[in-house]
Amino acid sequence: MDGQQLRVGVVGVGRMGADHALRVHERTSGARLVAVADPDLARAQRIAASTGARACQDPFDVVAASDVDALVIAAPGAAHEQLLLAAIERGVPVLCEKPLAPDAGSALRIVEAEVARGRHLVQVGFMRRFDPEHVELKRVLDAQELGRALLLHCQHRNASSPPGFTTEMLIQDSVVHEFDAIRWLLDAEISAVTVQWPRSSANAPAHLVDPQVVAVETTTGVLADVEIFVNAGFGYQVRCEAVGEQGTAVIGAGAGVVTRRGGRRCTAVAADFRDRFGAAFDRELQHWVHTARGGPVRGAASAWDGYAAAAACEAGVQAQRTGRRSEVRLVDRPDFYA
Ligand code: ISE
Repeated sequence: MDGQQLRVGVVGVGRMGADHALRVHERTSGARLVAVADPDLARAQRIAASTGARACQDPFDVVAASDVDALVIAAPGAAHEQLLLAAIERGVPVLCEKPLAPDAGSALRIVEAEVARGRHLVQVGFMRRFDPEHVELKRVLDAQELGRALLLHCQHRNASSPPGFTTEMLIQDSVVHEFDAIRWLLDAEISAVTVQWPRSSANAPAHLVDPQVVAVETTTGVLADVEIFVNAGFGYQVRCEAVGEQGTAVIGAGAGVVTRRGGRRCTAVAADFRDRFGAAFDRELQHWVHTARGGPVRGAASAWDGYAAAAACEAGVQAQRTGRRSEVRLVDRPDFYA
């Protein structure tokens, strides 16, 4: 560390990585951005020019740099395993964007490497855990204010899907957030997943099955359903309703400022996830900086959580392919993550 400043390197400066790099530079206390890497060097140089960090093309140059105390990994999921294994070997704390890894096998190798190293180094970027509404819903559920939880109804809607988005990615890239949120909110593992869909929206690209409905079973007997609709058109919405024995609680209803004008009552709809979860991303990164500097971990997703979500995604993709219920099989959770 440079005085009290954590020197941060960001690997991958596409949409999310660039956002995180600017977040470290502009509004995270106790941290300083020192290096950014991207295979597209010009992209890295643009971020470097506006932040004073240095630009690299090879991500491993940043992972190995002696002036980098901690890493944000926002490269595509398929690159995560090798980057994380190198960071864990060096003993460097990492905030890794979701998914931890594209499949349960590689996620498990990351878990095993962290356990062998004997230090909690990996935080996974499941930002809902830092969203005030989600945190309040978790408090309500933990305190059993609704009595025992029975059901969660989740909706996750994007305005439109980016180019290259596939039917599997509705699970791996989008519902992965709900898999983590369901586990975290209910304090239970996911035991099985079933996927169904109605006719596809005419607004979805022809190759895409959109929307889809994902039924989730958990080890405590609570059921959840997730509507994922990535070409919903109107904007971005993440909603979750918990049903308990004595009441219900809903988040993501989009209260905000209400305008009444011309015979209409209106509230704004978020444009995308950076808009809706901007404050949660800020809190997530600030929390990570505190823990990387030795502070306590509170509620952040661990490598184990990343592995459990990856295993649920694998079951989800299998359920899409077979049209059947698919069980999630996890290894025993190491005491390290208790
Ligand atoms: C994207 O990768 C995200 O992580 C967003 O939070 C999610 O809403 C979107 O569907 C994903 O593609």
